[in-house]
Amino acid sequence: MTEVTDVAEEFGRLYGYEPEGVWEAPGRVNLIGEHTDYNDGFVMPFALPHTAMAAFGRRTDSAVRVHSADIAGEPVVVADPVPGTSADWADYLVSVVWALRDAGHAVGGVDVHLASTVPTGAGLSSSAAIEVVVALALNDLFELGLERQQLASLCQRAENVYVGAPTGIMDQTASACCTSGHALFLDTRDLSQRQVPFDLASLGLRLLVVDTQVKHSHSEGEYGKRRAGCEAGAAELGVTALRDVPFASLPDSLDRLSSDEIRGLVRHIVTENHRVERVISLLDAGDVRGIGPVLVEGHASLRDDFRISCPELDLVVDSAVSAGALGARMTGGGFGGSAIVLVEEASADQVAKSVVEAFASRGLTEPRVFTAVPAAGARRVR
Ligand code: GAF
Repeated sequence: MTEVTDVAEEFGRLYGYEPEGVWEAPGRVNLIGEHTDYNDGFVMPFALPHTAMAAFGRRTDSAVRVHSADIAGEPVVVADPVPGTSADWADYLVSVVWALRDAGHAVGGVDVHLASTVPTGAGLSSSAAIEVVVALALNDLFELGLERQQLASLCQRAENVYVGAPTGIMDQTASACCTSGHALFLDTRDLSQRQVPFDLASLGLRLLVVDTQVKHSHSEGEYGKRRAGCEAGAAELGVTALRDVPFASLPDSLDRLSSDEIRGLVRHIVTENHRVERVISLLDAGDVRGIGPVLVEGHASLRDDFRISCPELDLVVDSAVSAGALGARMTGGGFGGSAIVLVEEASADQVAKSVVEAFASRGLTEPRVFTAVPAAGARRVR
């Protein structure tokens, strides 16, 4: 856990003055609804206790100085953040300054020191956590008066335009809007939200996150190819987005598509939106154990139709289910990263052990396993 005082003190050491405040924003796991967010569909993430924490101080000019506890060396100075002036890791911070200014908000220069506990490249939204902590801090410091969903949308624009990753709205919204003890049901078309109680401990259940340690990145081509393929599918079917393809007419819609590749993408999105609706109904009915098989179906769809799993993610799901888990699936963008595993509390340790042993017996890097408890969204901590 990162201590607020450590982050504030390090800021003072770096910049020679006290920060005006410290904020933090969480990473997330997604319970169900994968790659639906750029198809106007449904998602259901919840926030992790892991956060990006950052201390801020306003400057008298318009420059941005950023420093990360994970990167050795002096702060990076960006005199005038505009897309195309890449400073690598610092892009996730300065892009948000750009997005706010580009939207007409009066945001001056800032000094920032960041310390994040969200694992990077693990499919747990480490980048969105950084974007959202910057947006929330600037909103407070410069008294912009923006709502959390507006901040999330500006962060998505920062990531799309400045960082160059064509991601949807789920991760930033999760980081900005999740609440402790709940999963967030989000309709990514109209951005309406519902906080759905998700307290597993009281039911004798646990949700494990298994980080395969296979690193992924969304700026690389495969994510964009899936997105373009979904858009091509929607165009072939004459709909605004794949959200508009009714589940009941899926077989007929699939017959009208031009290739097996697009058929797979469309089948995943349409069935995945349906799975989110099934999970919501099960949770509303109090049948949390009933979501297990839906998670497993979701994984098969991501593996076979959307083709974004990898052998390590499949191994987590197969070994966890064989060891008695109620359900499991990859979570996040895919091509590596993490899986989630729903287990009875009493068998959680045994299931985790079985997964770790399955990796060891194949000579794979040991996965990192932890329990995820739905945590709070972004907040000011000092
Ligand atoms: C990544 C993206 F950033 C999200 O917008 C979403 O598309 C997700 O992959 C897949 O559901 O996390």
